[in-house]
Amino acid sequence: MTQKKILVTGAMGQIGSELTEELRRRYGSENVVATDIRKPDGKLAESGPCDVLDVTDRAAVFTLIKKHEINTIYHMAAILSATGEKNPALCWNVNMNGSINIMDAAVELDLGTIIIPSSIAAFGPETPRFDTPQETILKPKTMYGVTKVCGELLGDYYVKNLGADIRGLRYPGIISSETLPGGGTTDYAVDIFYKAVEDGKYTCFVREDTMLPMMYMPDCIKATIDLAEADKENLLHCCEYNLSALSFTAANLTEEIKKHIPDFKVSYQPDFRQAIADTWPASIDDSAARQEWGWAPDWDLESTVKDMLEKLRARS
Ligand code: NAD
Ligand code: AKB
Repeated sequence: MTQKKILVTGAMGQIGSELTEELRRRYGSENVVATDIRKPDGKLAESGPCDVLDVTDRAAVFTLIKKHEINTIYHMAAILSATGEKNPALCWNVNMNGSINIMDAAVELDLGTIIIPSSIAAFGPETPRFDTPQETILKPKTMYGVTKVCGELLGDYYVKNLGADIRGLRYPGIISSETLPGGGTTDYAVDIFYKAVEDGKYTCFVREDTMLPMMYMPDCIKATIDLAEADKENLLHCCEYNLSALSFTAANLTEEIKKHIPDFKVSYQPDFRQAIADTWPASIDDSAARQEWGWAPDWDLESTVKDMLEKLRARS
């Protein structure tokens, strides 16, 4: 079997940072090159090869892939929903042109598996809100969502017409304890833990009845690597697997945290991100992922909250 030589783009981000560590554990540190537009530092820089890479720089993408003899890519570089609404042109440029550069490299340099994440942001207000089906209406209202739908469709095109092996998941909001999220609408579901531990109070930027699909980082990493490792023959979809683990309201999350910190106080002051959250589903039907590559989450709300608080308290 050919040795995997893996490139992670956006490796300084919330998912890329933890994904890189797990990939290095599994495939050997020297075989996983962590890149970001920001200079990689800390644990990421100490534990294996790193480079600065702007994914919109096509020549730099091709040069780096050739230099490190890359055959597998986890493409995590992106601009998320809230930042994307503040700067839609940047969001389009990074998410579309960055992904096209990666997809072209996959074809022109004859690479192996490429993972390009999508998001629940691919859905919109016309999509069924509960148990959102795999095949459904995709009419997002954010620039971020538009780039996610275009990315899914383009990925399918490259797979069906150009022979690339591109796979993708519609991640829900990801909760994690290691790297802060980078400008999304679901960031409150991470911020709340830091504020609970540090201050005992939090002002939440969505209403208490806002219900969104979420997932704890260990499940996100497992799903991502499992999809990359799945037998291609079994995959009837490629770039758009629905993925589900948790669904809760902001109030449900507050109540669960209060079981550990009874005096924790949360007030709700919705800002522009409420309007984005209101266009996204509350829960997801991920039966295609379960059937085609054996997806099943390990973490529920109770275990996620307990683990998050233990990790953050140990550091405070
Ligand atoms: P993040 O914002 O935390 O990290 C993205 C990284 O990309 C950052 O480190 C940033 O510096 C880097 N970046 C930005 N522009 C770049 C460029 N031009 N070239 C190279 N790097 C650049 O994002 P994340 O949460 O880790 O998301 C990773 C992927 O997962 C994205 O495709 C995102 O849309 C998707 N996703 C994330 C979530 C979530 O809740 N975290 C949910 C759904 C989908
Ligand atoms: C965001 O809120 O933008 C992301 C996502 C759900 O894609 N966390």
